[in-house]
Amino acid sequence: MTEDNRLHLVAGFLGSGKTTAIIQASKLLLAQGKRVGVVTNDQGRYLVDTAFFRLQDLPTVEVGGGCFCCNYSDLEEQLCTLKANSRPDVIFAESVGSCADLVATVIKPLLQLKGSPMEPHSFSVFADARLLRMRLLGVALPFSDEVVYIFDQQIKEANLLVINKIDLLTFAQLTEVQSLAREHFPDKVVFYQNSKDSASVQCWLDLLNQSSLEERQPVLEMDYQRYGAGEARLAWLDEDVLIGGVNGQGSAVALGVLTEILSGFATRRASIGHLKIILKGGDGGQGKISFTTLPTPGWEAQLPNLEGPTLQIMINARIEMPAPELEILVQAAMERAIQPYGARILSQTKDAFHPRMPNPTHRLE
Ligand SMILES: Nc1nc2c(ncn2[C@@H]2O[C@H](COP(=O)(O)OP(=O)(O)OP(=O)(O)O)[C@@H](O)[C@H]2O)c(=O)[nH]1
Ligand SMILES: [Mg+2]
Repeated sequence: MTEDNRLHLVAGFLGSGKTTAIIQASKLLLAQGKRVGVVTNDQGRYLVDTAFFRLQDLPTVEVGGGCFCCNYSDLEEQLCTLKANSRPDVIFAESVGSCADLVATVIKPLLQLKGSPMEPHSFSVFADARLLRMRLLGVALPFSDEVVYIFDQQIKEANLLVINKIDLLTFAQLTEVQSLAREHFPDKVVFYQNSKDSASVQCWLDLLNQSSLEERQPVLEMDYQRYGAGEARLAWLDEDVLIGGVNGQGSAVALGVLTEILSGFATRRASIGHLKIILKGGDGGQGKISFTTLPTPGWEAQLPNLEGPTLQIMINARIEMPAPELEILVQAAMERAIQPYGARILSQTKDAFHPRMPNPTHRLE
């Protein structure tokens, strides 16, 4: 079978490294002369991931406003659009980080239903090595039991489990995770990865090519009440803000805004699923910065150089707290941070909500 015309479904918890791995893999494939396309997916509609894939010049379509399983016909349509417009040899579809039960609701329908636009070739589930280590050692994760249920179910469902960010473990911790994984997941293919390292991601790509999905894959036993309760504990805030009067001090203003937002979460003891931000200066300078559940030491050094009269901030925040409070917290943080610079908000679109109860279009046993 040729290695072209393949669809790889990439799942796993918020911030586990799906986008990073797909971008790294795409670069490797592009260098081999392959055409690559991406399908992004999120509960919201102003997506940092879509913007980020497009910044890398990757043809990208988006299934927004809910997960693949609840928007299955949109997924089919977007796959058709991507195929018609970009004729990709390889497509990566990245599912929402709070979504599980994909074998029954996405993989089986794509494999079995008549008129399916494409059969998936592989299914990877990513997990942050540090969070997984904590979980396997019985150390409490900083989320409610309902959210941890989603984390657990995603891992349970994986037959290819990518334990990612291994560069953030010490050698002793990595050895410990490997032995815990052997004990807990004897039947899974487990792959240890650093998604920032192209050699590591090349090995993942090789695994994807060797992988195959059978129609008779086991389906998760899923308690939809608990799953829905977990999603409902997470607040989504998608926001696009243009700040004027920045007078060449975009980097300092951005630093102030992010510091205020993070200190607001810390004061409120609100756990971060993933806070991802694209910053654009009026001079054309831009960059992306991400904060996941565990602290990101030295993040200040990752800020891009932003000059010019304006600063645009695109925020996707997935935080365990009530959505109205999240919206107020971010607004207040932003206003406090820009005020000393005499800067002001010129325009703003935002949407704060909790994901709806999952209600898959199909669920095939
Ligand atoms: N050190 C290290 N950082 C990583 C690795 N993979 C991802 N990251 C970082 O982790 C953060 C989250 O990565 P993403 O790729 O955006 O995670 P995601 O799974 O796509 O997140 P969602 O789409 O929100 O669910 C970013 O800051 C990445 O740079 C890795 O293997 N090692
Ligand atoms: Mg992503």
